[in-house]
Amino acid sequence: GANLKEVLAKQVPQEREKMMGLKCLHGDKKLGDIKLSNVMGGMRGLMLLMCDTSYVDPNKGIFYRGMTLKDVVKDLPRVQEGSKEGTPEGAFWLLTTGKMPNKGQAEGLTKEWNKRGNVPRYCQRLLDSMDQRIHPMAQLCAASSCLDAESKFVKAYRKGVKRAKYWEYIYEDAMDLCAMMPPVAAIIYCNAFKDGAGSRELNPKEDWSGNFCRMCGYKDKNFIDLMRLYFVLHADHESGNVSAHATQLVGSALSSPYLSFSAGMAGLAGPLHGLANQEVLIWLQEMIKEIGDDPKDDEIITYVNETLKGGKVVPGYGHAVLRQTDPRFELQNDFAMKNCKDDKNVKLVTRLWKLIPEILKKLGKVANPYPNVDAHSGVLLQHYGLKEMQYYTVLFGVSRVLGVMAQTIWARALGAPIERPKSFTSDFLCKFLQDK
Ligand code: CMX
Repeated sequence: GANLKEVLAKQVPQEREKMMGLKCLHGDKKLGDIKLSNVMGGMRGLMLLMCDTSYVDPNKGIFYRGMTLKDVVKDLPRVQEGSKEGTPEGAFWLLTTGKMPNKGQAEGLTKEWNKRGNVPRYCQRLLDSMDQRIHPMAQLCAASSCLDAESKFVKAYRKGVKRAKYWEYIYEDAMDLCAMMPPVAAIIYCNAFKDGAGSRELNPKEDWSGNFCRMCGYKDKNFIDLMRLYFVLHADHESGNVSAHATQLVGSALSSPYLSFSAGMAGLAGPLHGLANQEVLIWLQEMIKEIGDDPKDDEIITYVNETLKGGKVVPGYGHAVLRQTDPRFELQNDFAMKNCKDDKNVKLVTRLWKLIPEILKKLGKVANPYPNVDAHSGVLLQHYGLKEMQYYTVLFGVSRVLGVMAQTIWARALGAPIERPKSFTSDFLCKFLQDK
């Protein structure tokens, strides 16, 4: 079938049965031990969550439904005439159903999102009233939480819909939210940087990324391809990262997908998470100001060491789970090598990739000295003229809606309960552990 909801409706009963079986057969088995250092260390390394959309291998990076990103990028259907990159619509289909869509299925999603994507007037007015001091990410949070007024789930819940049917309404909200994300983000962009100019109408002939770029005032076909790739790469990264987990946590209270996405975006806005793409560019520009755009290796090394001495992290490097160069970094680098390898900033990023890991290794404490997804995106955006770095994390958010909404649909379809870990006072723990 060409309709995503029908495909999912067939899968839901099977997956529910699988979960029931898993719980009945293995519910009492142990997954590991919890040490105090895990509890005090941000819960790193504990097998605590279940998520089928994607999986991060420490060395190979992210897998979408068992496929490496390299294969995903290669196999996604191309839907727009002449485009070289697969669409995020296709990635959403893959993340939700577990199967790579055919061209017709991916195109069907584009059509459906173009129908669902009109941003209500009250949300536009809210965005238009924003003071320019409000960071674009804070604006994105405000817009997505106000859209809660659209929630079909909230209305159905009030009418007492049965639990087994929750997911059908959550699906509707998730689809509407994904559809509205490019126009919402474009309005934030145009208000902040173009004095509010720019179209707010979706063109049914364009795909999700094409519409977004046009609404922001970008027409270059290569740039639209870059955004397709960017949106595919940033969509999903398991469910334990801050933005995905915040979305799941809030969703587990049965708050609407709009509110839970807003919570996820509040997390993405942090400098240790999604804001790192903005931080990378600020750091890079400060470095260029100090040592020029064609520095010697020694000068770079000294500059990086100064950053570290100042008690700061090197943005774009390190990861909580990954232990190798992030394939999302490599795929962006592949794009750069094909499209803009002579760009000065691109060259610099490639040189840093060789130098920074060696410096971080010497610190002896950095678990992963290699670049992550955020180390590259900024210079590519700069190359195509999207220079407003305060906006970069919004692009990450536009992409991330795909992964976290795929996760949310499945969490409700499988009846994931409200999350409520138990906390203990430090005094209780001191006593408890002394007696051990
Ligand atoms: N520069 C300097 N020091 C770093 C570092 C970096 N890039 N990455 C890790 N470290 C340090 C940590 O600060 C920590 O030091 P302390 O013990 O003194 O506090 C030590 O190395 C051990 O940390 P870790 O186990 O390697 O890393 P964590 O899992 O705690 O944190 C992350 C992971 C991403 C927050 C961290 O590597 C970091 O701050 N990186 C820079 C910011 C960044 O690029 N974030 C984007 C990540 C991708 C994303 O989510 O978007």
